[in-house]
Amino acid sequence: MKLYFMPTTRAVRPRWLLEELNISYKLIRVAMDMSRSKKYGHLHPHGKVPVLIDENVTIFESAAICAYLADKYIDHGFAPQLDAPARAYYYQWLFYASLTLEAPVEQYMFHVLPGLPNKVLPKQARQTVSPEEAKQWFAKVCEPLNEQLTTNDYLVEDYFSAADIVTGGVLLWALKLGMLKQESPVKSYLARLMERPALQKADEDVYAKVD
Ligand SMILES: N[C@@H](CCC(=O)N[C@@H](CS)C(=O)NCC(=O)O)C(=O)O
Repeated sequence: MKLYFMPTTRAVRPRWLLEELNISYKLIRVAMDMSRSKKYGHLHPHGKVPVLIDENVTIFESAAICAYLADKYIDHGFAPQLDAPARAYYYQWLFYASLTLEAPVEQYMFHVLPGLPNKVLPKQARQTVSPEEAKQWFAKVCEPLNEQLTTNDYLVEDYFSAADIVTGGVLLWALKLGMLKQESPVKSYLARLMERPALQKADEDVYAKVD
């Protein structure tokens, strides 16, 4: 198994899960010039990370890779069984993290790091909201998580799953950008996740700030 990786990116998420699974894998560090090469373009249509190669499977999209790995090694307990009712909530939080929670964080990032190359996101698609609006939007999409995490330690039932990895990955990004300043159930949850040795190994800069 091979994971194409850049530090402090969404590629931390599948690496974190690989570390939790405690299986052997090869980490391939992708430099910016490599990601732009024609050869790498065959692995990822937009030259991005992460990409996972597992025998005859080549898959991109961080949340999809996490879901794939959690199911492949379902007996390790990072996803509910296919016929369990909890599977519905597992999907809910996996998709919520990728589609709903991440959007304001990405918008905010373009204010904090305005010099990012055009390839990351074309300039016309950036900064449609002000930093304050992005923070308010983020606070709003954190509300259902705060509600869930007031009475639960994790998102799905009461055990750690790949949904916590994808959600934790987005929250970690928000924290590093300075978006998670106020105490909240979400912030305490992230602090608990950051104590996990697998995350500390996957993100060597887990406690570093972006700004
Ligand atoms: N939705 C994709 C986003 C992938 C993505 O944007 N990756 C960024 C890092 S977070 C990247 O590879 N940036 C380097 C580049 O664009 O050259 C995922 O979750 O995998």
